[in-house]
Amino acid sequence: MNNNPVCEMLGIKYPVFQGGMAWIADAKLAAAVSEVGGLGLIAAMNSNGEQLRAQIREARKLTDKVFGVNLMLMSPFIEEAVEVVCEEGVSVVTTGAGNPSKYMDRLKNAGVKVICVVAAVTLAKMVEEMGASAVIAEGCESGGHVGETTTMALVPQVVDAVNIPVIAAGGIADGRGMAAAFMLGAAGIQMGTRFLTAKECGVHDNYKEKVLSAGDRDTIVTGRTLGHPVRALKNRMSREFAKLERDPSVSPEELEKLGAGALRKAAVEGDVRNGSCMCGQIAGLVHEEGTCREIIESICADASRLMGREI
Ligand code: TUI
Repeated sequence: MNNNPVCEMLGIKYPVFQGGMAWIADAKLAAAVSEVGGLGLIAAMNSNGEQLRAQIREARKLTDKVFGVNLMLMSPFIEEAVEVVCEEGVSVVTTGAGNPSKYMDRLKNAGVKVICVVAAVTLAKMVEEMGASAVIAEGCESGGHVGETTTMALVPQVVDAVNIPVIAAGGIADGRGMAAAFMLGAAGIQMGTRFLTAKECGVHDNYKEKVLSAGDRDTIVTGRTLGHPVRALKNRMSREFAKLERDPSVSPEELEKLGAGALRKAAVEGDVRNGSCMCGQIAGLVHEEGTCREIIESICADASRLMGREI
């Protein structure tokens, strides 16, 4: 908080971002995180333009603090989401799951700060060149769409490659993880799995309970053969997907069909057997629900104590 570049740039109290979890990160969760002083993010992935506009306006009713929108670049609604973000005067977006170059100028010209999730050094350098305000270096411990490199290896390499602030993500859920990220040169952290279990998170209870009872080896990555690897809890769905992926008689189209709608099925409908419960490897460390305030304040206090200075 003392001269932290991420806090200063965004006008927030704690350098803690909430992951832009599709079907999960709504106005209520984003506002709760921002209200405490972190950066809450509304996931644009699953909303068309008008639904996103309604979410942004709802978050504004719930908090007067800064919040942002996560633009998932593979979303079918990406064009309308970019338009709405610019029209509504959202101050910050995070981008993920791809290369944001096509949208960079439009967002920047509308005064939006763009913070890009990167899974490799090359893209980090490219987005810095294009005017990104910061990057989120996300290691493959994280949930959902993942790259190939771990947080421990990725963060310091990205830190050395760019001159903009680096936020670390993937495998962080407590003060030890936050302090470790700072030791690697990060100026902030992003957490998805930890906020998935927040009291203010509206994900289906079945999903939340599965995350809270997960152990260290309970996630699996599927979808590598399709070019978009995804980490989720092991269940009937992900085991079946992994099996079919190894079967040469199953076409990529059939696999895509099996995956479509799976996250919604788990997160919204609560079908945690046939749906996809995306979450990170750190789920094994997360055993209790807590409010966003309890989560953010305890993690920052623990990290500060471990580091021997204020975050
Ligand atoms: O985007 C994420 N995580 C996500 S998105 C998502 S929604 C979904 N739903 C169904 C199937 C698949 C996904 C669930 N989780 N995280 C950010 C992230 N971005 N992680 C890794 C990357 C990334 C990877 C490659 C960013 C850029 C990149 O560059 C590729 C390129 O084209 O240069």
